[in-house]
Amino acid sequence: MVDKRSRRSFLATLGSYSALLGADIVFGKFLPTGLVPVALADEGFSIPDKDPGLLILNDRPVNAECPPHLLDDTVTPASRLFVRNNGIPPSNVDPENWQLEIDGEAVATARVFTLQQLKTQFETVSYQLTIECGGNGRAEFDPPARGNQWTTGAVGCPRWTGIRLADVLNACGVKDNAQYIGYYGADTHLSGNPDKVVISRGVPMSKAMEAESMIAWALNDEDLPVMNGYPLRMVMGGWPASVSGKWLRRISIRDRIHDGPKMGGYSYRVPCESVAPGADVPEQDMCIIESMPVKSLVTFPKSGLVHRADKSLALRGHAWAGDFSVKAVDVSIDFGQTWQTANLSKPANRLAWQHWKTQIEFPRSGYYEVWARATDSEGRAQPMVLPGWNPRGYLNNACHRIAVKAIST
Ligand SMILES: Nc1nc2c(c(=O)[nH]1)N[C@H]1C(S)=C(S)[C@@H](COP(=O)(O)O)O[C@H]1N2
Ligand SMILES: [Mo]
Repeated sequence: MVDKRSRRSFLATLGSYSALLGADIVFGKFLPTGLVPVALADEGFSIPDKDPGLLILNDRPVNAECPPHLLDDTVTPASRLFVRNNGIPPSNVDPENWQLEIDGEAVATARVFTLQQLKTQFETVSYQLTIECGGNGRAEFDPPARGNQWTTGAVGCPRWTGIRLADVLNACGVKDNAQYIGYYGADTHLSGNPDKVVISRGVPMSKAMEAESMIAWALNDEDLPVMNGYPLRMVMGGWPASVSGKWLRRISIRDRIHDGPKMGGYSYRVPCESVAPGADVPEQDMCIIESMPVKSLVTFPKSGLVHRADKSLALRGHAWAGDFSVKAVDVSIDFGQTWQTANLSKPANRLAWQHWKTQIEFPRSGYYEVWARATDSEGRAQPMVLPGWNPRGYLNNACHRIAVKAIST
């Protein structure tokens, strides 16, 4: 018997297959789950519940980013939230029997909660929170950095619903020696070894105890998509998304900086002091990434637009700044010689991205680039070109550029 959830995702998949094929799949209800119609199989792989417009960077593990023009919504639709898997997501998740364990050296009383208990014993909260992979923008690094070659689309800002991590930690009791929390998920290591942890990262207690630090089960009022952590995940807005543990099974309250896989070495760490491109950086000179830097996207129009030179063009997008807010967004069409200030909205709540819009006029027909540059509440602006090179290619917050051709008719 298929449960409601997998039935629903099956129907969603069937719907997207039909859309891709441009035709109704007449006997679709008999299509075995997981079998990709051969007409599409030839074109490669597609991700369940995801917009076919996502750019797939890898299919094992699944990694896919969203092109900027598909991130135009103020609240990111589930189908357009990027996917960054380090291992293989759990299959056949049974939400009725899902449990979350809280343990660690610094927990007063280790406890286990069922998903149902989490949903009923704590106050439900919803926040729109920006998550961005620490490696978003890696493709531009020179010398190149290995790993997924993300361009601009490993970011999104959906509305999450769940409970406060702090409430759950407090229900167990946090001892004075608590320093960090670390998560464990139910995904499997690519090697297939069930004892090998895929990734286990975390945040200092100060971030864990913030009002917006969540354990979430819903995204835009629906169950989390399978690829984004169904049935339960952490969401830590503004920090590298690698701290937002998916398929959440266990949280340890640690008496030290969490030391799970991908906390040390060169993972999600950058040189504490800036280094020359290509430098060999000793491990002990690497520091853990915390709040993400200020950044923005132009989500309309799509790069490559052809527009009438005598008509103004409306532009829009989003801007975000880790733990901070965005103070201003400016746009330039003359390669940064002059800037025009865009209209910037307030965030839906702390740690949500902000929307900007403006109109530009073209002095004459020809090729233009539109550049957008955001400045955070501390006065730090996005660099025009690639910022601090680092061995694994994290934190590229250079300005987003799009091409527009203005033509006379
Ligand atoms: N259990 C688990 N949690 C995880 C990961 C993972 O591979 N396994 N990937 C992390 C990384 S590196 C990122 S960028 C985000 C991506 O979240 P998303 O796939 O929902 O966009 O999940 C994080 N949480
Ligand atoms: Mo990531």
